[in-house]
Amino acid sequence: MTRAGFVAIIGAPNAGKSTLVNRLVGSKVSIVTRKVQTTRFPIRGVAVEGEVQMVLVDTPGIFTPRRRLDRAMVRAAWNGAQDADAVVHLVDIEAHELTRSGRPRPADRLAVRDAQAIAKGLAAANRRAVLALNKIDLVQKERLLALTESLFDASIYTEVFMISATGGAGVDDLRHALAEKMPDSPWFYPPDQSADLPVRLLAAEITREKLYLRVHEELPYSAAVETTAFEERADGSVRIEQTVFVERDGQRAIVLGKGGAALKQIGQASRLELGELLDRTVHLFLHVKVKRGWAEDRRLYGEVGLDFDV
Ligand SMILES: Nc1nc2c(ncn2[C@@H]2O[C@H](COP(=O)(O)OP(=O)(O)OP(=O)(O)O)[C@@H](O)[C@H]2O)c(=O)[nH]1
Ligand SMILES: [Mg+2]
Repeated sequence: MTRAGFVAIIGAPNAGKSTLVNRLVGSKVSIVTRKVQTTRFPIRGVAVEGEVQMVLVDTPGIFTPRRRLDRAMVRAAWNGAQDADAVVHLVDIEAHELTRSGRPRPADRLAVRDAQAIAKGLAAANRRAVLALNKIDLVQKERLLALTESLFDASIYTEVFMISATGGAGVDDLRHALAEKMPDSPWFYPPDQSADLPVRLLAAEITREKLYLRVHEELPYSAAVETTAFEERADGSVRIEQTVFVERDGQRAIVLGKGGAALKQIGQASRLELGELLDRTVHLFLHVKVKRGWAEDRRLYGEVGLDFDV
């Protein structure tokens, strides 16, 4: 008898949820940057462990939302948790350690506050979760026990794991434990499938990652990427056209860079990764457009399965 189910990974922005999903799946299904709020909509990756197929749902970071896009992202994350057979609450342990020892960066304080809000949300929903403490590579071993004791609440969490999503420590144990929780069921995906994002969307996500990695400091998170054309050519190559939407003229100048240098680098990096991913030659054309209030555009929400009216 096969088993299969859904595992939702929830956590504060930047906890390492997408890194963990990629690690559990064994290939890149979700983009990763140092910026908070990188993941905007739930992304599914598939991991197989013996007879068990686990569909890992990477969710947007959960935080106190203000703007419409924020609200839609947070809603999507909680929805992911509601429907899952298992929930992992992923916590950035370094942020907690720095906060406890009185040396937090502003982002650490937010991470701690958001993690507490998530614990409360789980308790209120009567939803039991697995606690996973991430980034243990950044914290002294001697500190881990005290941190674990302060975070593990047996009325909310069934068990706790200490992991490094980038290094891989503890991730196999976590995968085994999650596989144990999956119910009897036929598999949801063919055995060789690891992701189910439509290829146009995936291509847009990869470019958004390269954009963030290149202009990380200068650009607020107000940028979106849309694939406007995706054509397979007779010679086996693909021609992809994409538009980067920003909110202001100044942001357009940043994305372009001097003489278009920044955009060129972003395009090259994206083309390389897309070429590997699709296993064929990719011709990529990037445009940058100013579109004030793109985050208020209903159409962009529907496309990625986000709820506009929250
Ligand atoms: N040192 C260290 N860094 C990590 C680890 N896991 C993730 N990171 C880094 O943390 C940053 C955020 O990782 P993401 O996977 O994008 O985090 P996320 O939770 O998906 O973030 P959002 O999508 O914005 O909510 C990246 O720079 C990762 O490389 C870890 O185990 N150790
Ligand atoms: Mg993410």
